[in-house]
Amino acid sequence: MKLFFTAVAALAVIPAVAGNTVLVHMYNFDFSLNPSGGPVEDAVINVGDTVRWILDEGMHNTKSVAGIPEVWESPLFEVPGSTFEHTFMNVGVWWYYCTPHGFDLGNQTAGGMAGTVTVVPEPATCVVLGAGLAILALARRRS
Ligand SMILES: [Cu+2]
Repeated sequence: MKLFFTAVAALAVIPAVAGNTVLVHMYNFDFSLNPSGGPVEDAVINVGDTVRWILDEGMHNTKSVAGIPEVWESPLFEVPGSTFEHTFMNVGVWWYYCTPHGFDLGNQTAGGMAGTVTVVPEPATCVVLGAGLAILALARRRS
């Protein structure tokens, strides 16, 4: 029984979701982790992290494709430095696009001015959760 409470305690200390923020630039008809002129790269984040899009130049926005669990749509930005945020709670590869310069392909991907956010499980949470469940299983077998 003592072990059972240990297991419950282990489950109780699961850390809150990470809550990091990744900056994605909007410029020159593309989305990129790099500021203007840098190579185009897509964001890879943990569950609970936030993507903050920032307009470097031009007139752009960010909108999720239809039919995915993550749903967002920013205003069309014209003022450099304008930002929009979305926090991701679902694991997967989520496509988005700029309404004037990209398009929803209708199959949960996008073309033209488009990008992806890849959301992976929070590693720390997985380890702690796994350890907690293992202890719980052990405790049940012994009681
Ligand atoms: Cu655009």
